Order: sequence, then C-alpha cells, then structure tokens
Amino acid sequence: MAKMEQTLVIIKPDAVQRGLIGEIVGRFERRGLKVTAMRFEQIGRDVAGQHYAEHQGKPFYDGLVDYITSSPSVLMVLAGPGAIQATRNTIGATRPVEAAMGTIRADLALEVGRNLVHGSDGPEAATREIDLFFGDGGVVDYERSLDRWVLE
Ligand code: DAT
Ligand code: MG
Repeated sequence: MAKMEQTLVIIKPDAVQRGLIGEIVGRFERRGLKVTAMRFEQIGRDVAGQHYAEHQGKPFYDGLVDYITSSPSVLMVLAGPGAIQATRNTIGATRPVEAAMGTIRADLALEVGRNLVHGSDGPEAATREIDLFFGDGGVVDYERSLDRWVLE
C-alpha cells in the first residue's frame, strides 16, 4: 500500500458559487479518499497571502488573492494512501484546457483563474497548508468501516 498521507483541499469560491461543492466532494469520496476535516469559511487576505506565498510577485498574484478571498470556500483535509498525488490527479492540471479528461478541472472549468479547487502539491506543502488552515484543530482521526473494501 502507498504511504498514508493527508492533503489540504480548497473548494474555491467559484465552485461554491456554482453549486459544485457536492459534485467535487463526491469525486474525492468516490475515489476512496477519507474526509478528516472540513470547514466553510471566507479566506482572509492575510491567510491567502501565506497560503500562496510562493506566488508573491508574480503577475497573477493580486488577482489570485482577490479571487480566493472573494466569497466563501470549503477547506478540507483528505487522507489515504498516496493521498497527495491522488488528489492532484483527481483535480487535474492547473490550466483547465490542458487538464486530462475526467479530471475536475477538465470536466467543469475553462480558465486558470477559475479552476475550482486547490490540492497541496507535495508532502511539505501538505504539512504547511494543513497547519495553516487546521493548526488550531479540526482534523479528526476516526475509523471508517468501509476501509477494508478500499484499502488492501
Ligand atoms: P495549482 O493550483 O495547480 O497547484 P499553482 O500552485 O501553480 O497551481 O498556482 C496556484 C494558482 O494560481 C492556480 O490554481 C491558478 C493561479 N495561477 C497559476 N499560474 C497562473 C498563471 N500563469 N496565470 C494566472 N493564474 C495562475
Ligand atoms: Mg499549487
């Protein structure tokens, strides 16, 4: 079995406004990923700046922060074997027109600045982002009875 991991997902403001929360959460659930934290919140500019610190100074940065703070998001932690990569490839490539068919971004989005969902891009980012959004608590460790049918 791949290494058990946790990853941070943001269902971004465009997805919430478009009524796609259930569709997106459902795709992760159906894949077998386990929800271990979930919160509905409008991200503030300060936290958005910390989350997207790697992009500070890039031409799209201000628009990115405006977008992610414009309306509420759903913040989630997903757990499972290889959860970081599984989540990234369920989401699809950054630019929706380049994303593989069957991914969330290819199926439901068109523009890079309205690409619906965020997933941590590696173990260090996952740790940092889970700490940023759930460092004060909210990640729940629990047994899921169907796991013997999902995990080897
Ligand atoms: P991802 O969200 O796939 O991890 P990223 O971390 O490179 O992509 O960038 C974060 C977000 O910033 C991305 O979801 C959309 C936006 N973005 C990235 N590159 C961009 C670009 N060249 N023009 C406009 N927005 C961009
Ligand atoms: Mg990224």
